[in-house]
Amino acid sequence: EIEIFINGQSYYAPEGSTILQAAKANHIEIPTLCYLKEINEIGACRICVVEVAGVKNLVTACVYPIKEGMEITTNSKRVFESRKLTLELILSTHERKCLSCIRSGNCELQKLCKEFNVDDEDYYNGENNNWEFDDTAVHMVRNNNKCILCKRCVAACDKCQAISVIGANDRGFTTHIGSAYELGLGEVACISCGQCIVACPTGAIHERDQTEEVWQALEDPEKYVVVQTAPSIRVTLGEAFDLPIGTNMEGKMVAALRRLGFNKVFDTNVAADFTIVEEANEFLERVNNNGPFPLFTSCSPGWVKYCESYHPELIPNLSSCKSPQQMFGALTKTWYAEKMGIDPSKIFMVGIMPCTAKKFEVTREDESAAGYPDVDVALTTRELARMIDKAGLQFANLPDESFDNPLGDATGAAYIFGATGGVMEAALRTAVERLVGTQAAPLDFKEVRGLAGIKEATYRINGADINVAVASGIGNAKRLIEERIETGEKTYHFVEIMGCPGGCINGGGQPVQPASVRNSVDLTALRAAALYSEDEAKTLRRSHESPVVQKIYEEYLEAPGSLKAHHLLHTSYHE
Ligand code: HC1
Repeated sequence: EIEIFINGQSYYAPEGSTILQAAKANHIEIPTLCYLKEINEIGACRICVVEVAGVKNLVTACVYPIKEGMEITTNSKRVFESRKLTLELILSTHERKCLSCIRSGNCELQKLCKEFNVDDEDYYNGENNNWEFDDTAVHMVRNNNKCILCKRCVAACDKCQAISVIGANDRGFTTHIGSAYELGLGEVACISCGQCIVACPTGAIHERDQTEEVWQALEDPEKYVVVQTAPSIRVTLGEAFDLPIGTNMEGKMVAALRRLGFNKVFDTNVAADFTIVEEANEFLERVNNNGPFPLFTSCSPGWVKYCESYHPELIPNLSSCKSPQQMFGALTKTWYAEKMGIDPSKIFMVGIMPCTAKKFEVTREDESAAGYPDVDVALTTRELARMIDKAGLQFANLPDESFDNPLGDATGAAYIFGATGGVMEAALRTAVERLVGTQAAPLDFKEVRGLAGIKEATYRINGADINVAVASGIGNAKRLIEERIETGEKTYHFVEIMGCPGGCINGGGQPVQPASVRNSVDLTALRAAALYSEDEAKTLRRSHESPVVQKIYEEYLEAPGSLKAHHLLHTSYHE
């Protein structure tokens, strides 16, 4: 560590740190707009400027390295005036319709304008580009009139996800973010992951808001409106109501959904248990038939779309299992509807998902077991939070309630689906037990846990090695596929891939945390820890032990992999 001085006080920070990192480590906040740790470190917006003794011009703290004895000033009049001027320049072309902006109250630009007394006066009116709205994609919309050209979205798409379907078009005053040849996002090979949205500091890009469709269904006396919530929502929804990151709010989430008027509040986790039973069965069939290997998981629709668009040669390796969201819809509109005597055409199925690609998934072909779409609308965590606010529910003061029966009780294995490695561990719990028997089967497969982008493990089962790999974030998945699998460097039998880095807990539909938070805490680790502690607290931790899973196989589906199970719970893929 070396000594530096910030605003006249002595501090220590590791050599090689930037001024921003050194200040942060000593609890001094320097504002940023373009900078996002490990994603966008380009020093372009000049909001983070500070003074350094002996250096004539102000320097950008996000890229400027500290030196022994450096004297830094972050709070001088000169610094404040420079930041204010930068904000005024940004505002001069920013569409200042803040009142009902989807990010109002959670906009990083708005927060800085407040801190630096930048008001929305008429003097910001001037020439404007008046960009057209891009609403060509199913999952999101883009309003470039609110874009501040920080390029965080471009970095998320390119650096993290290796998709690169957006970039800066044109030069100078008409520079804008878009796709090649000005195609709409719905016309290019975007995988709908939404990682650009959670990186955006303003309301320039956001999920396609479908709350109105759900309000309408709730108002319609003809509709039986059922909601299911993905594994990770319970540990992230609280953030939208200022609760600490990683707090499990399952009880209040259920209470809120009930008060919004849903006829049944069910848990996607139940279907995650079905996914495991079906997928483990598929894996064991491949073990018996010698492949094709590796088997890839198929529950992340961003990954499935990537596979179809960029690696169609791997389609035969994709598990044919629908995702838990879709399995849930299929079971609700068939088994549950028959059991309860409800006409499936009247059931309106809503998924609350941490994922914008789920909005695309519900529109896929071959996802309508009852003859109607398995799921009607997928809302993100953020949209649910807006519905709760609009309904005037004081989230933190709601009582804790339980999911409805019978589709509300799942095993621990289902909870961990929401974190990278969780689907693999859940599948191994079931598959290995079927191979070695109950007594000898381990419960924990800790080698596949943790937030590394690529993880590998080998398990010796009945005298043979089973090689598994886990990747999260498409950039990591691409590396795994192109550098290890396709080169033949390694032979894997089973591979889990999640489209978002860290898995669904870090999905593109989760509450947006500003750079000030993302730069200082490990959001994904905190959220994941909450899911693993739920798993540990459960008595039943293997999907096939779930009483409701066993009952529905007995009553309806016959057996894992049966014809009926295939008709309801499996799907197909195409280029
Ligand atoms: Fe996921 Fe899944 S875990 S895909 O990561 O298999 O979105 O949370 O709902 O469907 O169960 C997401 C999360 C989610 C599905 C499940």
